[in-house]
Amino acid sequence: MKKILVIVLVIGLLGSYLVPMFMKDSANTEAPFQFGFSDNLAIKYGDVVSIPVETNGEAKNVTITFGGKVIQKFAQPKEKLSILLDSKKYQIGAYEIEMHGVDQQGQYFTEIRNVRILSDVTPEKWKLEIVRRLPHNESSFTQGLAFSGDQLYEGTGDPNQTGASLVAKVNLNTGEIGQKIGLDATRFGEGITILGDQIFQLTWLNHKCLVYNKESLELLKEFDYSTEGWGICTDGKVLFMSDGSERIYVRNPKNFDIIKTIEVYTNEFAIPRLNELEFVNGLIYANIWTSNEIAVIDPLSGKVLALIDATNLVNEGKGNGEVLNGIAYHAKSNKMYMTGKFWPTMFEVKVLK
Ligand SMILES: [Ca+2]
Repeated sequence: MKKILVIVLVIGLLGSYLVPMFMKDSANTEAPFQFGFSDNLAIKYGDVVSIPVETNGEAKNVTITFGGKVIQKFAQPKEKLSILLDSKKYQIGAYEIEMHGVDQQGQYFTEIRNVRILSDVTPEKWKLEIVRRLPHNESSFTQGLAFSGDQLYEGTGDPNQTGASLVAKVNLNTGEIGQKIGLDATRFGEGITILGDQIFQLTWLNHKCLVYNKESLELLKEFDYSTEGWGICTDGKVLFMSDGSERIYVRNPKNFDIIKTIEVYTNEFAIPRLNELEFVNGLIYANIWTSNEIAVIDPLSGKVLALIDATNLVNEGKGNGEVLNGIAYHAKSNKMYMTGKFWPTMFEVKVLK
């Protein structure tokens, strides 16, 4: 009986402390302003959206930023406000919208939400017709394919950590590996592209882009970058690089500096895991890792214009290999070639739009 009494007393004492504490807390944390939408926001490129803001009349000097830039300021905001956001002023992609300000007592408040600007384009559905079947070296863990003139080059990775990463000249018709340069086992080769007389090869986790002379395959220099390295291609002027996310970095080939970053979106969602890339007639073709699809991307906006279903290639060409990966465009003949990691077959394909 005594025990129960003690417990009741303890609970009572705790309760008398806790209840006022909670009440005080909740009164103090009631923000003087908040965004009038419940969760994160997705809008479509082209839309002009009115974003509601609610205040309790206690807020002062409220600043609203979008993507780090101030878009509106209020000195004494009234109860209900709205901010006009013109999506056409921005690239598609993910942004933070932030609200900063103080209450009447000078206490600082902030609120941050995520806003995504989706593409306004519904991707077309394209397919592939198999024109020709060619042999491909089954021991090549294909990470990059690129032509320089008529010469096909392939860059490979090293999933078994045996030092198998290389850059090689490959005979398109026989699949035979010719002149090559290997990477040591600490480096995992990824995408390749050729610009001028240089081959650029990414590494997966080594943060290095290796640059070779395309004739001699002599290593000329190395560039650093902070992200993972996945795929790379060129329009003949700049480099486009993927890192496993939905982002593509536009880089200066002279120093590897980032010129700009695009984010790859459909009208519904971001497309992450962008892998090997190829620049074809003004558009970027990107393998999407672990899928049978290839995204066709506008390099200026990041909008996905089409999704190519390559399931027919996977079904026929994969053998005991892994995922579809590797696209090379032969500009002179307007022919496109595709293969996969450890695949026995390379396909010449025609895109059916
Ligand atoms: Ca390529």
